[in-house]
Formats: sequence, C-alpha cells, structure tokens
Amino acid sequence: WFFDLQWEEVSIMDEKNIPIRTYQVCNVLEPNQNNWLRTDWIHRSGAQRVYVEVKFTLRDCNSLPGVTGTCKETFNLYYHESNEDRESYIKESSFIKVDTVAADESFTQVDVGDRIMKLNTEVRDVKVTTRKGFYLAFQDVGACIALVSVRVFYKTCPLTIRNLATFPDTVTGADTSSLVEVRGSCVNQSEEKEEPKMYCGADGEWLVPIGGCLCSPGYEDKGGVCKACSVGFYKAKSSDTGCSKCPPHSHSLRDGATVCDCHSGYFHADSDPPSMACTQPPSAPQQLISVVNETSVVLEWAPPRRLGGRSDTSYSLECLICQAGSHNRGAGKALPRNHSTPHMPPFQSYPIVSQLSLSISLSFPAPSPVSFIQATDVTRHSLSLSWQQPDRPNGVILEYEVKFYEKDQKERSYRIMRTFSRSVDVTGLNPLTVYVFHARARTAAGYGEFSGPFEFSTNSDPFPLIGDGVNSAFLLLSVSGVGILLLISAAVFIISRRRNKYSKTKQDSEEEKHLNPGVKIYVDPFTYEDPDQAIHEFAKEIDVSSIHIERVIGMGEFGEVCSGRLRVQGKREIYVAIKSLKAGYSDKQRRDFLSEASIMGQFDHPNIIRLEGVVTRCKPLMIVTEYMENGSLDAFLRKHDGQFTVIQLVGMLRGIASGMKYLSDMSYVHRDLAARNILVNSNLVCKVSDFGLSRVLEDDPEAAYTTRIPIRWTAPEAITYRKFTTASDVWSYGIVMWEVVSYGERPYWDMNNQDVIKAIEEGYRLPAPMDCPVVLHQLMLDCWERERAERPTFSQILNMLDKLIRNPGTLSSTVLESGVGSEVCVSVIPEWLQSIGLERYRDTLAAAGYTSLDSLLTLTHQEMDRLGIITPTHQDILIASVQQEMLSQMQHIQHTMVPV
Ligand code: ACK
Repeated sequence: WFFDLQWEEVSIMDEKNIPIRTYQVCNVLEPNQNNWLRTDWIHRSGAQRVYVEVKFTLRDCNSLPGVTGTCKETFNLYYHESNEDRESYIKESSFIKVDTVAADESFTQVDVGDRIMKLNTEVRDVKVTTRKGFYLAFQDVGACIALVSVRVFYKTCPLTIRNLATFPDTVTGADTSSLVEVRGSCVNQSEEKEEPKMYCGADGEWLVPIGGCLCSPGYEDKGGVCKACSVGFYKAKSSDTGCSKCPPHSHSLRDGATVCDCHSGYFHADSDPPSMACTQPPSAPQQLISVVNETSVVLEWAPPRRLGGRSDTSYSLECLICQAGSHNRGAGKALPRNHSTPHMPPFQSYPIVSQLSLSISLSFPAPSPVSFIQATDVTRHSLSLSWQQPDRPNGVILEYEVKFYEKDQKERSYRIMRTFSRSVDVTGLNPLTVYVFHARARTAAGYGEFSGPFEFSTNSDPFPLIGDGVNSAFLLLSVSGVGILLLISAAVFIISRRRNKYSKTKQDSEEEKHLNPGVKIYVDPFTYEDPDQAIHEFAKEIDVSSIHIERVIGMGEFGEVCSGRLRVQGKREIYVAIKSLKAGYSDKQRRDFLSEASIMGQFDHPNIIRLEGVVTRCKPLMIVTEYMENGSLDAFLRKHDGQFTVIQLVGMLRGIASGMKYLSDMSYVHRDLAARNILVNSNLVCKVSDFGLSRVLEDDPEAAYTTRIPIRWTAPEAITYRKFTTASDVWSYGIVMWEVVSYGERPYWDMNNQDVIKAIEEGYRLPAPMDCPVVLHQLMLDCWERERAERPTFSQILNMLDKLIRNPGTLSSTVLESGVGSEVCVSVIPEWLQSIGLERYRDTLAAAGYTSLDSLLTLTHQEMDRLGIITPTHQDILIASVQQEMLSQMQHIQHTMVPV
C-alpha cells in the first residue's frame, strides 16, 4: 500500500474485539481534499474481470459537529493496468476511475470507542485485460473514512462433468454479458457422441450444455463415470444404456465384456445381434418328399423337429447326382411345404441359403422291396397277381417289374412283365404247375430289390375257383371238403334256427328294402350311361380357385392325396382333403375315380366321410372331402398303442357301426371295410371312407374274378362265391373290431392269405386281443359266424355297443381275468350272465349248483325247462354263449388259433 500523508494506518478493534488494521482519513474541516491511497501491484492471473470488495466505515457529516460544506460522504475507486510490479510513481492521470463509492444504506453498526460506526461493504468490478496486472487506488475528497478491508477476486466456472465430458475450471469472460465457450473432454472409457460444449457465464455458472459422450462398449454410466460391466453382463455398443445380462445360453467371465460367449454346444450366427440367445443347429428336415419327372425334381419337406431356438431356418440344397458325371447345383427347385406344387414352373432356380450349414443331400434311394404278392384269380393257364406298394417307395413309383419262372426250372429260364399298376394278369401258363414270382418297383432312382419268392399254382380245373395264392393242394382239399360241408351246413342250418341270439333280421333283404317306402336307397353310379350325369347329380362342382392346396398327405389309388383349404362363397373356410387323378388317365380310370364321389355324395351321416365336391371342369380332376386330422385308423392306433380307455375304443367302434348301419339302411355294401379305410378326426370321431372298391367287385357272375379281395377282412362267402352283402360287411366289421382292440395289429399276423382262408374254412377264428373285454370278443365271434344269417345286423351291433357304453362295468371283465376251464370262480357267473343280458337267472342257476361256466356246459333244454328258464331264445342264448365263452377262453390261453 502506498498512501500520502493524509491517510494513516490505524489499529482498531473489530466487532469481535479483535484488533484490525485500517487506513483512515478524516480531513472534513478543510476544503479541496485530494488524498490517495494505492494498493501494491496485483497480478491478474488470467482474469479478465476482477471484483473489488471494499469494507469501510464512513462518518455521517451530520454527526460531525462544526463541519460545513467541506464534509463529503463518498470516495472514488481507481485502477491502473500495468505489466510492472514495481512502479514507484504513477501519475494521477494514469488511473482510470471505476466508480464513486458512497456508504450503503444497509450497514453494520460498529461501536468503536464512544463512536457509532457503520461498516459498509461495496463491490465493484473492473475489466482488466490489457496488462499482466493492475493497481487499485482510493481517492478521498474530504470524507471521514476508515478502510477496513479490500478483497480483490475474479470468478471461475468450477471444474465439472456434464454428459460424461469434463469441463475444466474456467475463468469467466471480460464482460458481464460475455459467455466463454468451453469444449469438454470425454471421461475415461467413453467416446464422443457429439462435440461436448458448455458456456461459462460471467457469474461463474455453467450454461447451455451441448453434445456429450457415451460410455464405450463394455462400460456403463455410473454417475458420470464409465464403469466396466460386471461378470455375466455385457454392453456391445457405446450407448447411453446400461450393461445387459448375457442372453440365454451365454456367459461373460470377465469385467467389461462387449459380447457374451456361447455356452458349449450353442452358437451365434454372424448376423445375430449380441442380445440374441445362443442357439443350436436345427435337426434335419423331416418327411422329405421328392416328386421326380423327366426334367425336374420337386422337393418338399416338413420343418425340422428341433429348430434349435431359431426362427430363421433356411435350407441348403445339395444336388449330388443330377446328370451322370456332373454336379449341377441349383438346377432343382425347392419349395416350402405350403406351396401348391402343381402350379410351379419347372426349372426355376430358387436361391437357397444357409447360414447354419443345414443341408439336405439329394441322393435318391431306390424303393424298398415289395413285401408280398397275392394271387386272386387262378385258372389253368393264368394267374392274376396283385401287391402293395413298397413300404418305402422313396419317390414316385414309375413301374413294377414281375419276374416269374416254373418252380422246377428254378431261375434257369424266367419271364419278366412290366406294369404301371400294382397288379398284373400272367397268362400263357401251364396247368397245375407251381410258379415262383418276384416283384420289384422302379422310381427315378432306379429299381429296388426284388421281393422274396411267392409261389402259386395254376389250376387243374377248367372252372375258375376263387383263392388268394391258393395252391393246388388246397384247391383239391376244398373241393373234396364241399361234400362234407354241404352235409354239415344242412345240420348247422337246423341248429342255427335255434342258436342265433340276434333277432332274425335278414342280411340279404335288399329287395325288401327297395320296396320299403321312405327309405333312401343308394343308386349305383354305374347304372348311369353317362358317368358325368351321375357325378353332377350327386356331387357339387367346385371352382378350382376356391381350393388352396397345402401339402401332400399320401398316395391314393389314382394319384396324390393332399390337404388344403376350401373357401366357398358365403361359407367359412374349411380344411379339406383333395384326391386328384394323375395325368394320362384312361376313360375307365376317370369313371372309376369319379364313381367314388358319386357314391360318397349320396351319403349324409356323421360317421361317413363327407364329400365337399368335385373338380371336373379342369385338370387335374379332384375329389374334395372333409379333412380328417388323424388320418387312417390303423396307423393312428399303431401310433397310440395302449393309450386309450376301453370306453374310448368302444366309442370309436360305435361310430363305425353307426356309419355302417346308415350304409346298410341305404342298401350300400362297402366290401372293403377295414381300419385303413376308416378316417379319424381331431375329436376321435371315426368315419367310414374309401368307396372305391365296389365297382371292381361288382356282383356280375359273368365278370372275371377280381384280383383285389382284401382276404383277411372278407367273409368266406364273399371270397368263395362273391356274395357281398351287408352280412359280409358285418364280418369285416368284426375284423375292424379286432384291429381296434389290438391297436392296429395285422389280422392273422404274418400268416399268408392261403393259410388264412384255410383256417377260417376249418372253423378257426382270431383270439381275443390282449385286455379285450369278453363281451367285445364275443361280438367279434358273432360277426364271424360262418352262416351269414347268424351274424348280427349293424343295428344290433350298435344297440349292443350302446348298452356297453351305458354299463361300462360289463367291459371290465377281460378274457384273462375271467379264468379258464373248470376252475372258474363263482363270482364270474353273475357278471357273465349280465354280459349276455340274462342276469335274471343268476340266483336260479346258483341255487341249482351251476357255479362255473364249466358246469353250465351240461345244461340241456329239459333241464332249463325244469329250472324255469322257459323262453326258447334265452335257452338258446345260454347254450350258445357258454360254448363261445369257453372256446374264447381256451383260445386266449393257448394264444393261438383254436377251432370254434
Ligand atoms: O393314413 P393316412 O394319413 O390317411 O394316409 C392316407 C392317405 O391320405 C392316402 O389315402 C389320407 N387321407 C385320405 N383321405 C383323407 C381325409 N379326408 N382326411 C385326411 N387324410 C386323408 C389317408
């Protein structure tokens, strides 16, 4: 401090009684005062505007006695900028005035001795930009002042972090309105999103933050600091989000992970976002179907069973053998399954991509061997053979080849026949000669293996006899048996009048029904001269555009069977099955194909497959029926072996019986009733289908013998003299019952057809399947009565099944449980009586000592008369049922075929 002689340095006590130094001047009595007090040089330290806070006391002129005019109550503040810190003399004129400072209104009273002093605080700011530092000066012009303190300072905006950018301690600008633009720098482990900027205001406040930074991958913002993601978490991008938990099937083992590693066995595709779960490769596509013609191959498949957690499955197709010797990639076409194949142009190349190395190799295996051949039409010089399609055709079968030779000749000389169908007439054979036949199928992949040998003998008889692979020995046996049979049947006829426990509804009463007014009768479409007339009478023509084919579900006799959707205007869209007639058909094939629709179209019953309509006006011809989700009954049962309750099985049988009753009421004879021709929908409703065989098996005695009798399902009279009636359908129904209860077992297992015919002829019948309720097996045996008039009608079968369903207790006794032979429990008798509807005689029989089935075998009519069982039908039922029961139990125990 430099001061002239007027200012003096004085010690006084502050308000806390601490001594302080002050500069004072008080020349109030003399005029024209000009007294200076100057500070030392002050370094401005980069400041551009400095603040000067002055604390002082100033005497009120009125409080000074005797002062007039000369007394002042202000002083002046000056400054002088200078680079020099030791200027000894500075001219008055070099100082620039900052302000005239007056005492403030608000002051603190300070009691200094006996004087009341008021401490004022005044702040002024000065722009100091031109030199390194400055001096301040106070000019007194005649006041009474004491300068208590002078504080000089400048303002900064303090170091701060905003939007993950650090802004340094910043000195404010030179002017009160100036803003200092400051660029921030990104904090550690962060990256600039947009240049971070802020403005430092004159008051030392940060203003208008712009831009900022984002934590780098692997780091997240924790209160303005980027912290590494912890174990099990990751962050893939610089973003303002936090770390995320590793997606399923992945992990991170270290802090700061930018991606998670897949668990072993799991993978990420390159294009997968890091947030996606690790996935597994899909399993192979399923149910590959190939349709090959000369110039193209159409492949269809169902998606893999296991997609590995992905939804972007793509398929890669590798063509291993396209043309001999060359690999030709992409010249095939691959369609997803829901394409309708017939409308696709051939040889269009589809991009086939794979990110997952999922591939299908298109090598074409040859068809599996034909599993069996049957001969159905035997004469002296010819044999009609037929066979089933191989189990695994592995493509479309283009042709069958039949090789045959005389058994004696071995394979030294053989003949080959080729056919497009699954049957062939072999002519020009020698009479009474055993021939050996092998068949094989050909697809685009070539020939499959030949079947094993099947031997059939030609006839010695000039008149044809029906048989299935019937050999000469058997034919001779049959002929010699006829005489005996005639005798037996005469006897059986007399007995059967008494034995038939079903009411005497005739099976062959079609003629009667024709005369019965009010009963709708089925019309054979083959009675129409013009087959198209029949089809349009019984079937609705569907516009092909309303059919949307979705996938192939099987091969029918005339071509593919597809599933799809049908939308008829004004009606709800429904799922349908579509049978089509493959191209290149003959007139006869067209007629046969459409005849099924003409027949089906006449029926309307919940257990008969419903015809939706036909497409005949454009090709391919189609028959559209309701869709049955569970497909055919035999395959369905095999798939669900043992999974249904007896009541559910009986429910299925009831449905079939109900459909068959309807057909028989309409005088329609099905002729091919078998579990494979029953379709099952999603509600387990069974419906009779396949009305295709009736034509082939027409009742024309002059017609050539058919080649296609389903021997195992057909009644003996239908096999031997083609007597197809509702009663022969009942026989087949009994076989269907057996198929159902045995969950799709093949009737007569692997016995060959000749043996089946022989066994049935000799009185053998299929035993009860495992866990089969006694009553059901009894019903089967009734359906297999040799005499067709003895078989129950469908109406009776239906009643019986309804009764069983109403009284499920009657189904609880299975053949095994009910015991065998003479040691049958007493308690079984009442139950058994109930199952045959004669429980009313329980006590009578028990009282007379009939406590086992064995003992009931001795019952005679006279004995029953004596016991009061007088109704003839009841007597008949008792005698017949005891015999049947005993036999079926023996059959079951031996688990083999036993004579009835
Ligand atoms: O046993 P599936 O699945 O049931 O295989 C055969 C195949 O077509 C050849 O006949 C199935 N099929 C036939 N008609 C229908 C239909 N209306 N609904 C569902 N599948 C059907 C049959």
